[in-house]
Amino acid sequence: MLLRQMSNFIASSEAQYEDLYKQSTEDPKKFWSDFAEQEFVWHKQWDNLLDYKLSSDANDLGVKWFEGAKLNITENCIDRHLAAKGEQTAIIFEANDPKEEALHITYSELAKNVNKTANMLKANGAKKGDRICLYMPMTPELAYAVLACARIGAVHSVVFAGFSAKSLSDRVMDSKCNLVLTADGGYRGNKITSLKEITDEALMSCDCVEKVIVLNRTNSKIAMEYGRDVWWQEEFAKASDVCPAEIMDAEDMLFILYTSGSTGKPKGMVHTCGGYMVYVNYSFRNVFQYEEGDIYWCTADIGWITGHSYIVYGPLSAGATTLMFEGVPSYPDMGRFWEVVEKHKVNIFYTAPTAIRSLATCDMRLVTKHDLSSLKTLGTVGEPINLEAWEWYDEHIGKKNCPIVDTWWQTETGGIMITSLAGVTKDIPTYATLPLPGIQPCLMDESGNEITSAEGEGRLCIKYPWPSMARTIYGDHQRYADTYFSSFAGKYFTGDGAKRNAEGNYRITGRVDDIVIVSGHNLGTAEIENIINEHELVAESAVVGYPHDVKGNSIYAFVTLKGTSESGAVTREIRELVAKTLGPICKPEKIQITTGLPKTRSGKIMRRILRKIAAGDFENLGDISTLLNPECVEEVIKGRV
Ligand code: 7RM
Repeated sequence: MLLRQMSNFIASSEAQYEDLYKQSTEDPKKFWSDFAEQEFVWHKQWDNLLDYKLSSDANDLGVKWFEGAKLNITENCIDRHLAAKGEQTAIIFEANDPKEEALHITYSELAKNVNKTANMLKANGAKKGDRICLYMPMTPELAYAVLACARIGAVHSVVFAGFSAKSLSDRVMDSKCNLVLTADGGYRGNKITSLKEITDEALMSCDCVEKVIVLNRTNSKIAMEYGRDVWWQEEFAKASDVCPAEIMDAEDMLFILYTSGSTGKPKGMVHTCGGYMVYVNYSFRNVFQYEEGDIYWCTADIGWITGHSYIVYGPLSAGATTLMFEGVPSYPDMGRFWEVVEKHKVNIFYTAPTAIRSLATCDMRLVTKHDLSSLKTLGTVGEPINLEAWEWYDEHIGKKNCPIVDTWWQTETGGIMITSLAGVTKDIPTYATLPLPGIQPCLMDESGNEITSAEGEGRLCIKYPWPSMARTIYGDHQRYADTYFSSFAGKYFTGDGAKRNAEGNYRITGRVDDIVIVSGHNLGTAEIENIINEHELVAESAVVGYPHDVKGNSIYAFVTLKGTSESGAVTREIRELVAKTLGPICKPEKIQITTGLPKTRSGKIMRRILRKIAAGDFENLGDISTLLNPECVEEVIKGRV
């Protein structure tokens, strides 16, 4: 049998990449139609491959792929593999505690477990179209639950288990979930997160939730609310392992995933069944060049899009073996990742620059004591990777013998957009490099014109739809139009800035809007400001990101107080308030108390200027004379902390 999964849509040489790219732009519809037809199980063909209008008018804006087609994504991720690879491992589970035995879950076990979980959901009232919130630790049950929702046509909304009660209740309420799946607790390093306690607090302000299914993971003492809460293990035991897949329309909702926005309110990005399935399978196979038998490990949490697309749906739809890790990189010591690579003979390893940077500062013996010779491909995702971190990864982990794919994409894009293809197209340190065939990026200048020269720098947009693009923001199509389609006519605006070199390679320079990426997590500055402003002494605040050696970016808060200049206790209280309401990761590293914030005449805080000051770049503040209060700029510079 041939090793690479043969398909004429998976590039195996640079020339083939170029040929596919050409085909995909010359006739995108034929390209996607041929790939989709060849590679998946459909119950019915689509009537119309693509119908779209990229308009800033919400009434006019819409994207539909494979309209009229019928499918269930779990049949493509599970059932179709059973005949040939029922006994092959689908999921390797490595627990937080290295002493806990790893699990090897075969495709046929996965099928049974997903079906049982699906029947458990049904027995607790779940039905097609319901939104179900998953607030869970990284155990196999989370993967089963994601797939079980998809099996019965319910919409999953996974909320990262590090989020606070307020963040959880906002998300549960926004999409009116009627079911919440959680656990008594979650292991993270030497701590246990009290997931059930946080859920109880969150649900005090939610009236939509009827049932809570609680996984016993940590044997923690928790309260069960009679009539609302049931134990996962008891319900699971009662459920049958046969559950026919609900037949879905290609454009039915598959999941909602919340991501930070530039107002305080998170955006529920909506992904649909057909297009998402097609693109995550396509991108997984092309980017990582997965071969039969490979052990693939993506270190993300399923609470982020990376986990959805490249722990669960991408790898399983390709019949791969995907490793799920419950723990953290630092427990029991900073060598844990490398210990897991050695233990499971991982071939493909995909992680975030922030993890690489923090592991690079450790005692090298934690790396060298492990045999990493199984590795053949490395990947990064989440933020720009700096040269130093790239070189460390290449030398010490890849032993200068593994391609590194620097994959640029977003929650909104559903799948990887710009990257090299492992061992097929060239990687260039700090560059994401080239778009996948089917993806048409462009750079726009400040006046809204496309930069047509080969080399250039501007705002990164995408000119043509791709199958896994988010279809809307749940409950707010207007906001979807405003955020992504109003900056540049007829194009999807990513919010990122990028440079392009003469050979067409892209280097992502970072967000140009009000999102800060701290340790790979997307944080909305406005959300943090809203919390700071709740402090009784705070008049106003502006939160920006500034470059940080380990975290990539860190949070800097400029705060004005109500008629007092006291700062000692206030700054401490602000930090505590933010940590408690939004989670410790959002805590401002620096807080500067100032008497004024630079504003436009219409009263908008000029975060652009504050961003420069926070970064220590006072030279290029631009024209400040148009400000309402130009005099305050000098004071802010002097008071920089
Ligand atoms: C997958 C994910 C999206 C934002 C995106 C960028 C940044 C992601 C890279 C990157 C430079 C990369 N989804 N980003 N990957 N920047 N190089 N390879 O991270 O929705 O959470 O974040 O992350 O700014 O817009 S996300």
